[in-house]
Amino acid sequence: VKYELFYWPELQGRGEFVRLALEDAGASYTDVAREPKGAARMQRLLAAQRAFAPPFLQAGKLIIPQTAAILHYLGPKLGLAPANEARRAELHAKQLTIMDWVVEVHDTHHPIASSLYYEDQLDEAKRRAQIFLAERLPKFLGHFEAGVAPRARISYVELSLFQMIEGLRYAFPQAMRKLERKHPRLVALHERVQKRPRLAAYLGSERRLAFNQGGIFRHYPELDAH
Ligand SMILES: N[C@@H](CCC(=O)N[C@@H](CS)C(=O)NCC(=O)O)C(=O)O
Repeated sequence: VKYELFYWPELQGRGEFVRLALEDAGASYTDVAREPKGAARMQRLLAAQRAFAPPFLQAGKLIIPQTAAILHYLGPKLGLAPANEARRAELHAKQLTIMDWVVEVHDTHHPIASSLYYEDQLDEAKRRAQIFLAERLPKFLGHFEAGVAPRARISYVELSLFQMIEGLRYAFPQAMRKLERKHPRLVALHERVQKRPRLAAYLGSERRLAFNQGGIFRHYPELDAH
C-alpha cells in the first residue's frame, strides 16, 4: 500500500508523529504537500471538508484525519502495534494523552488564540508557560516515565514519546535539563528510539525538517525556566 500523508510542508508539527511511524517502518509514502502541486491538493481536500485540519492520511479511497486515529490505523500495518484489540485500545489511549500534551505545549506560546501574534499574547503566554513547566510538564513526564518498559517492543507510542522529548528539549532547554534528571527511563527510551537504524537514517536526512518558530515546539527563551 502506498500511503499519502497530508501535512503543512514546512513544519514538523503533528505530522511528525505520523512521519516517524512511516519512516521507522520503512513504509512507502508520499509527504504530499512537500511535492510539486501537493499543497494545492491538500487545500482542495480541506476545502471539500474531507478533514478538519492536517495531518490526514490517504490510503486508497480512505481518508483519515486526527493524528491519534491515523496511528491507530497504521500501527498494526506498520508493525508498530499488535493486532490484539485490547492492546491496541491501550496504545490509542496513550497516544490520545500525548496529543492532549501537545495541545498544552502549543498553548504555552498561543494561550489566547492561534490566530493572534505571539507578541499580542505575550503576558498570557508567560503566565501559561510558567504554570505548564511547574505543574503540567512534570505530571505528563511522570506519567509516561512510570509506563516505560525498558525492553518492551517499540510501538508508535514510543516513537511519539521520542518526539516529545526532542521537541521539549528544543522549546524548553533549561526546564528540561532539570526535569530529565528525574526521568531517566524516558531519556533512555529517547536514546533507544534514536538509534533505530531506519529512524536514525531519517533523522539525518533532509526529509527531517528542523524545529522552527512556526511549529508546536518553539523556543522563546522568555518562556523557559530561568
Ligand atoms: N486533534 C487534531 C488537531 C489537528 C490540528 O490542530 N492541526 C493543526 C496543525 S498541527 C492545524 O492545521 N490546525 C488548523 C485548524 O485547526 O484550523 C490532531 O491531533 O490531528
